[in-house]
Order: sequence, then structure tokens, then C-alpha cells
Amino acid sequence: MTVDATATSVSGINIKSSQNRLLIKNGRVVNDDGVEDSDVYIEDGIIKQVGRNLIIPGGTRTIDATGKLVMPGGIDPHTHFELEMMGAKTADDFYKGTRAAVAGGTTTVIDFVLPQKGQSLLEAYANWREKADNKVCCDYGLHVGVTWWSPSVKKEMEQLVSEQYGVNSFKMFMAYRDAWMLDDYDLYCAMETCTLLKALPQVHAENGHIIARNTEKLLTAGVTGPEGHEMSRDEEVEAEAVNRACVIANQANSPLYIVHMMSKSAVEALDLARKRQKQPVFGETLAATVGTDGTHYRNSCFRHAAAHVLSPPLRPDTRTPQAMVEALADDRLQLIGSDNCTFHEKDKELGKGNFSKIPNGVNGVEDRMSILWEKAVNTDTMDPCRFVAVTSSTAAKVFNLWPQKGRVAVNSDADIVVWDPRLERTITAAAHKHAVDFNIFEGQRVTGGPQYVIVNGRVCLDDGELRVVEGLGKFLKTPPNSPFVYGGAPSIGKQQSAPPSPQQESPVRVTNGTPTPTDLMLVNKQLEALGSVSGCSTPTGRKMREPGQRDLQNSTFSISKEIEGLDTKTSVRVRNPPGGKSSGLW
Ligand code: URQ
Ligand code: ZN
Ligand code: ZN
Repeated sequence: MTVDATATSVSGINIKSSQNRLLIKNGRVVNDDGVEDSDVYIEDGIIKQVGRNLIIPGGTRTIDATGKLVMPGGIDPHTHFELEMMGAKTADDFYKGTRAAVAGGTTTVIDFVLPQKGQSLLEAYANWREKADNKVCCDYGLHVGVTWWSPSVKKEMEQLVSEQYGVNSFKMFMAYRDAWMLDDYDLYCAMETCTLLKALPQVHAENGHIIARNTEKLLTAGVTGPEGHEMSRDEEVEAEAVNRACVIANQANSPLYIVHMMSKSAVEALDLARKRQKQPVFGETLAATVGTDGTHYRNSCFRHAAAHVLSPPLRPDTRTPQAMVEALADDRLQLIGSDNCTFHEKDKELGKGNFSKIPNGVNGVEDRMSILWEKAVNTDTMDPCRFVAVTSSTAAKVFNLWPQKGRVAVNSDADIVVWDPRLERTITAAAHKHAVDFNIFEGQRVTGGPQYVIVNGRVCLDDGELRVVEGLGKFLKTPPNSPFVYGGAPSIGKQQSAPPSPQQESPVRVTNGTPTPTDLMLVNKQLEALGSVSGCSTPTGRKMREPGQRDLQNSTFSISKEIEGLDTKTSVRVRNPPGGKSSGLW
């Protein structure tokens, strides 16, 4: 078992005394539905109290969160640790990958079991559990890939959603023709089976046949470099599959989750489909999509260009990152993952001379939250509540982990990030925790990051010092029939923390991410009814304060640039500034 050199001494993984009792004081608690200045008391890995003037027992460690946000730990619903694909194996294993996740403020990941065609899903599941269980530094769940179809696959899906295995989502590929792709008939059958089991079907939406033919033509024409990757699968090849997946889901009367949506065209296709969809459809994008773009495929350095190869590809349209941030902000997209799937340089070189052989995948699990904060909150495109929704609570709701995960509330797991909105750093491969020596966000300056990360009550990032423990995390069973997918729960993103008040006809429910005026009226009434919690707009509102407008909720500090000067400490914390250790706040 590996522990960080600076970790508190461990004799196994039960660490007593101060690790068991923790008070986070003077912070601003941010959930997806509101903000409140409250202290948080934790004991034995569970949040026991949230409020002011709490009664705290002796032996409690106190973290002073003055000027900081206290948010649910990030949930990354899309990682690939220790995945073997295209002749290589991803560099980040379950230890390094979850260590990087915690370093960036993420406290739960959901990885993918990807069986080869013909392989038993149960056998592949067992392999993934074997790889992960003793290595993870935070809790994790598993999606399972349906990479081929037969009555036996259907039978194994039924077993996987049972309590014994704890799987509630299955991913089908509409690309990777030779490895994992299903045709439309099998995709339809798989979606029907998911619906029967109250599990959530996910799709990788690209047209694998068009990609195959375009690849042949490009290679024949002598286009062999990484730029050929994006040329073989432009935006409409993705958007077509998004639409087709939605049509099949509608025919199957099935909900749908579209992973790694990478383009404006895909978002438009989803937006259109949603208006006719009978069941909820959730759109996911990635840290890479909001943090960088496809112009890197034209870089003359093969290593640089190949390091940006993932599928669907980053888009050369430089307006894409901001467009995807805006789609996340106004609920045309629902959540952000990383699709962390890193390969060493020597493995990416398998594609030298033939771009279709470059193993697909990039980093993201460590920088996901800081990149989105920088691109979305610091630009006033998204408020902190929506940030919590798209980085944590919506994933918890969709995969039926809420409110155990994705919420700072009594009885929720103590997975918490104390977020310093002023923490400045420059992203570099030299400093990141990934197993690879390339970072697609290299050199980007971000303001906003985790100062403390608490994983099941244990301080694993302690004022910037990483203190994870290998194997501390556990497998999370995700039950089927999520109320936020199959009904019975108020809408995602507008979830009130109190039950609907009697005068409300029925809980607010966003049918497909497109709230009706009634929904919004109800939501606003809910938020008003919650009294002190407020300060965040509804997902579609993007209602940010006018420049210079005072935020009346603001008592202790501010996070938006307009009111930077109003807080008690106008400070910027620079970690390890040039020439030595950080001198702290200055
Ligand atoms: O397609 C995926 O999600 C995995 C297998 C590879 N990563 C990527 O290129 N998006
Ligand atoms: Zn994929
Ligand atoms: Zn993926």
C-alpha cells in the first residue's frame, strides 16, 4: 500500500483521533441549489451538523475556511484507469489516477469496464474490481460497456444491476468499428434492456462507418499525421450520431446519457432532439473540451499533436470551448467529466505514420474543476451553484448516489472540497500528479482551486499538501431506478433540499433539461421558501450580478471580480511563487 510521504502515519487505514472529528468553520457552503454561510461538523466520515454555533466535542480538528467555499467533492463520471486499448495501456492506474483526482478536488470517480467483443461482461467486471479495489484513494463506481450483443449479454446485464454487482449504467459505442461498436439494431436492443432494468444507457456518439471510410481515403491521400484524426470525424459525424442515438432511445422509450460531447453541432443536435424526447437525455462534456481546442492537431511536433488525440476529437473551431461552457451554464449540457485516458509518449507513437493507430485519450481528472472554474465562474458565465451541479451533484443524481454523494448536508458522506477562489497556479506536467509527462493544459494559469480535500472524513489534501492513502477508497454500488432518471424526483439542478411545499402541485421535474416556465416559477418559489440559502441563479438563468452590483448575500467575502475589494482579506494566494515557498496570503 502506498501513502504520500507526508501522510499521517497509518497502521492500516483506520486513522483515529483528529482524523475522526473535523470542523470546517467560517466557510460558505455551496450546494447545487443554494449558498449559506455555515460551519460543517464531521465525525466518522459523515457530515453530522451544518449550521452556526455548533456544539463541538473535544479532540476535534478545526479548519478555518474564512473566504473559502465549502462544496461537495467533485464527482467525475468518466475515467479510464488501467484501460488496455489500441495496443497500449493507460498510464494512470487506479492509484495514480485517483490520487490526481483528489489533488484537483474530485472525491468520487466512475470508471468504465470495457469487455472485448465476445468477452463475458461479468469476467471483465471482476478484472476491473481486481485492478481497482486495493488501489483507489477515493470512492469509485463502475459503468459497464456493452461491446457486443447476444442473449448472454442481456442476461449478464440483468446480473450486473443486481445488488451483488451494483452497476446501473451501460455504455454502447457507435464508433471504434473494429473494437467495441454496435450496429443500430443491437444498440436498440441494449437500450431496451437498460430501460427494462431501470439502468441508464450511455453512448459514444460518432458514426463509425463514416470514420472508417474517411480514414481509408485520408491515408490513401497521404494524410497520416494527427491532423488526420479530426479530419476523419468532423462535427457533423458526431452530431449525426447524437441525433441517431436520441431517435433510437425514443423508439426504445429509454433515457439516454451522451458521453463526451465535443462540439457545437452535437449540442445543437441534442437541443433539437430534447424537444421531442419522451425520456430524459443528459449531455456530458469534458475538461478538455472547455479547456483547449483542436488547433493543436496542426502542431508540427508529433508528440504534442498526438497527445491531444481523443474521440470525438477536439474541434479546430476556437469558439468551441466558450460555447460548451455556455451550454453547461444554461443546461443545454448537464455535466462535465474528464474522460481521463492518458498514454505515455511511446504508446502514442504507435500512431506515427498512421493517425488511426494513435491511442485515443487525454488527461483531465486532476484539472477538471480548476479549468471549469477558470473558464466559467471567473468569466461570470456560471455561478458557483451551477458549478457544483455540473461537477458533482448532477452526476450523483443521475447515477443514484445522491445525497450520499454530491451534497454538503447532514448524513451525507464527508466528501468535501474547501475551495479557494483566489488560489492561483499554472498547470504543468512537472507539477501534476498524473503518471504521464504531458498535460494538455500545460502553461494555463488558473485562479481557483482546492485548499483542502476531505475524502470520507479524512483530510487528503491538507492546505495544499497531498496526503492520500492507497486503498482508502471503496467501491460504490450504484442502484438502478434513479429517481432523477426514471421519475419521482424534482428536476436536476433545481432540486430543493426541502420536500415540495404543499402549495406546489407537484415536484419540479425537468423532463429533458428544458425547464418550462412553470418549472422555473416553482424553482424560484422553492429557493425563496428556503430563505437564507440563495445567491445562485437557476441553471438556465445565467443570472449573474451586473458589474458593480453588490451581492446582498455577501457577508464575508466575494468571489467575483466586480466585488473583489469588499471582502475582509483582499489577497491572492500564490503557491510556491518564483524563488521559493509561498509566503501565504499577501
Ligand atoms: O472513447 C472513450 O471514451 C475512450 C475509450 C477513449 N477516450 C477517448 O478517446 N474519448
Ligand atoms: Zn467514448
Ligand atoms: Zn471515455
